[in-house]
Amino acid sequence: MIKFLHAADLHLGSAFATLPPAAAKQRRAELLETATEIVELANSQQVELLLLAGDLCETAEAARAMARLLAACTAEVVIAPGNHDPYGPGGPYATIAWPENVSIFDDTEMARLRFEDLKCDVYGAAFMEPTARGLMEGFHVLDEKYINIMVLHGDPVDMSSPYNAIDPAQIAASGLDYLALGHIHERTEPRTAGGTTYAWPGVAAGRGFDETGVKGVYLGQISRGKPVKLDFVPLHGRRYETLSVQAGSDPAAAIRKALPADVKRDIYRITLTGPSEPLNVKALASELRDVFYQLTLRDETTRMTALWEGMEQDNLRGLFLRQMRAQWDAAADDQTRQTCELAVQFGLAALDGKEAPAR
Ligand SMILES: [Mn+2]
Repeated sequence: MIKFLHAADLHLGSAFATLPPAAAKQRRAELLETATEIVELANSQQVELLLLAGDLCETAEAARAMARLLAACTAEVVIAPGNHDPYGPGGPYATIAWPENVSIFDDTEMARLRFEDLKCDVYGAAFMEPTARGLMEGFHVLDEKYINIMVLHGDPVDMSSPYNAIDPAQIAASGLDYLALGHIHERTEPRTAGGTTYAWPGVAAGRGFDETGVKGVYLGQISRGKPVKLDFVPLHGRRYETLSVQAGSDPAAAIRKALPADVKRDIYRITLTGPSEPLNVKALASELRDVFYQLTLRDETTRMTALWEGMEQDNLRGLFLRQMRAQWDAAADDQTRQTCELAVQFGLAALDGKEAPAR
């Protein structure tokens, strides 16, 4: 039985260009903490193989830090360079002194690493530039008596992708036990094609609101003739979350109420919606400052007055609005008022023949 850890898309050294320089530097340091966590996890789980499926380092400095970390890893490390960290003659993969336990694929031609004591072959290839074509084309394992793994950066979803499009039919024909992929930043549950299990863990830590939620790695077990066992292991990098909240009469309270228990380390983007008095977003953000690591507020509320516009009209609209307003005025709490407001929004949309508002 072989135990392995599969990670990808660490993107160490990311620019975080939208942040002020000091904050960007801190986020880069935190990405390195995630890389440290991966190595510590590999050690504590006593895995034999750490499979790193590309887009690991965006700068030479990050690659040097990565090399230092990997020297402390008790597992054999296999790296398949991706589109953000292609293997180039002058690049960090070729020029840094990598520790002895690290193997790096260095050609678009598929190569094999044999781990005799594990009775395991690990295949892989490298991006040599920011795009690559068909690295798996025509591939089949050389020795079916061994456990066969491949580490590869590529796109198994979009067949027209310039980033090594991988057809599931190629995977099915490969004879591999496990294909450890990288590239797609949103993780997938394990998939199968033919007798091959394949998966991608997504980014190891979020870096923006397009990478929300819990991020992590796959911990795997593989034995000859048995299904591959894969468990997702969450890591502890900062989380990005987006949330939409009905502002109501007390937006700060509405936000606090909508949040899960502990968000102190998280980075949030909250969009305030629904009818509201004009908001002072700056004051609100400063009031909530200590709740989050970082908060971005977006005001997409509609003005209260706009909601009740036409109330005096002598038609169906006016009648509807007057009745709803009477209920709204009589409402005992914010929630009932919000239900009224939502009912008005839906009612007006129906009267106007428009799309119902998003909730
Ligand atoms: Mn990537």
